[in-house]
Amino acid sequence: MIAFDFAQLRLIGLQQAIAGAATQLDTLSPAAQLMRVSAVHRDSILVHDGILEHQAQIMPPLLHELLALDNILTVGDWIAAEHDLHGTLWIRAHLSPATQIARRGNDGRRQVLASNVDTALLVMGLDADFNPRRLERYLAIVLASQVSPVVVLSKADVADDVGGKLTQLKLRLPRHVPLFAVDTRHAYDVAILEPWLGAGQTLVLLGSSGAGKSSLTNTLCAADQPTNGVRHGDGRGRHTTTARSLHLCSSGACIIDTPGLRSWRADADADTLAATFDDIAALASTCKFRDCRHTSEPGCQVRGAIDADRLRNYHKLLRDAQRIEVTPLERIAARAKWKTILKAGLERGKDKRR
Ligand SMILES: Nc1nc2c(ncn2[C@@H]2O[C@H](COP(=O)(O)OP(=O)(O)OP(=O)(O)O)[C@@H](O)[C@H]2O)c(=O)[nH]1
Ligand SMILES: [Mg+2]
Ligand SMILES: [Zn+2]
Repeated sequence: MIAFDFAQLRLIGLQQAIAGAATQLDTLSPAAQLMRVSAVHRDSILVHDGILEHQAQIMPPLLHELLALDNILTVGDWIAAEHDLHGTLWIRAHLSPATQIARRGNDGRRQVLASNVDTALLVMGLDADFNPRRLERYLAIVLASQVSPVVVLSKADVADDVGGKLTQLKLRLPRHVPLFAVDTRHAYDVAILEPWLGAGQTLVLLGSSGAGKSSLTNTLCAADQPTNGVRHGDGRGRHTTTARSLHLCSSGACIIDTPGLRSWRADADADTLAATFDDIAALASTCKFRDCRHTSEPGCQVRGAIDADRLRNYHKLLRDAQRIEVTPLERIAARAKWKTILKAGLERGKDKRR
């Protein structure tokens, strides 16, 4: 059995289900510790023990096991790690995540963005970044992973027609999705997010580059994530954040900041998409034809009742969902990345022993 201090790990989001699963890991030596992956870089993995972050290596058999399952370590994962005689920290076991937020790259490869997340804050600027279709795509990936979405509209202090944009989204998005307009840099504004920031909660920030994710992380967690100005003219950011990382908030929650996503598709099948667009699904059941596509069929109850752009976006996301397929070449590329991490770790270990 593995020993751990629940109160200490609670600060980095430990919840009962994972704690329970950890007590079942009985093949480990008593020296193994439960920790959480806080960052994955090109050639190293950082893990957090609730107090400090440490650099860790992954045991080759575990790496091969995870690669075979196409389930690779991601920020937010819970792991069991143990120091060897030379002081190297080895990840020996991985706990199956309760939730995983994943996307599909344009090449079709599945990429897990974060594990064991309770809430996703979808950050979108009310400036030139404002794009309801993109927001619907984000909602689709989040709802497909059983994570609760909260929409945070940033730059409320500088954008035009904030009220009009809020109304537009309220009419278009499912009613159960909370929406807030804030200046991410002010504690007074972001205090509205308090209900999602309770002890043991994990949040992930998603949104385009320059939307204000790191600014929000800094305000909520008193962190010092670098933030950067937006390119003049098109309102786009410059990809200031380059890796996902975990931050502790004083409220007892923890936040995973992420780099802006460039291009991606939802890792959602037709059924989960229907759940995201549940207003369409509800109306579709009353269309005259069971297989109605809501384009030009007579007796359609959806067309006319649903925002036309929302309906077009739904069809586009459905088409995307149908062409998701990973080629063997892409799988090889994903594995090569992990072999690099493994090799760099082994080299560092050799240097230490020399
Ligand atoms: N006026 C105003 N500026 C903001 C707000 N939120 C963010 N900014 C500014 O927008 C710029 C980009 O913010 P970041 O927090 O770096 O954006 P990001 O989403 O982390 O971007 P990437 O790391 O590139 O993905 C910075 O100059 C921030 O000061 C806001 O609510 N109001
Ligand atoms: Mg950032
Ligand atoms: Zn129809």
